Amino acid sequence: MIRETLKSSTFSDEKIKNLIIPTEKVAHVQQNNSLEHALLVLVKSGYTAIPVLDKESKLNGVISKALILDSILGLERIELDRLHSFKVADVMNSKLATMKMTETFAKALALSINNPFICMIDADGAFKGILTRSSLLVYLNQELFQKKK
Ligand code: 2BA
Repeated sequence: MIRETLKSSTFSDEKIKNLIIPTEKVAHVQQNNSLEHALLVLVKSGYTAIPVLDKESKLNGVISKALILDSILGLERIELDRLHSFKVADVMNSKLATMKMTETFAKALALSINNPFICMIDADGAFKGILTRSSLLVYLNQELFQKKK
């Protein structure tokens, strides 16, 4: 029974909709921000990787501390000046896990195996927030082991 519910529930369903961290609570940067700005946001927020959005809140990619550090490594030293001269668009990864709100919990769980977070989009491709691996696990734990049957 639980298996069937998890398999068919979509993120439009009230029950699991609130697992999504909404856009306004997601730390993010824009493509034309400098790498220095992105590094500040990453360090201050404490996250390893965050989404890159445009001004219309459409998803462009993901930027991480590792991508930034890799981009400033010279042959023999760290080239700090690249933090000013490079933009987020120059080093971001445009491959990222996305899902529509009409897709299922089962798909999110499968995607979360290789992705710490999944970006949720609506039918028009507008960013709606993120679904983290931990929120999926919390929900699963509750449904499987903490609910009175
Ligand atoms: P990471 O930054 O690598 O974080 C891994 C896990 O460490 C998080 O798992 C969370 O359990 C914990 N953690 C890290 N920074 C935290 C903080 N500032 N406050 C509280 N807990 C923190 P998840 O919660 O499953 O998040 C998975 C990934 O989703 C994170 O990986 C990060 O890349 C992204 N993320 C989560 N919340 C975000 C937000 N509000 N804005 C932007 N990105 C977020």
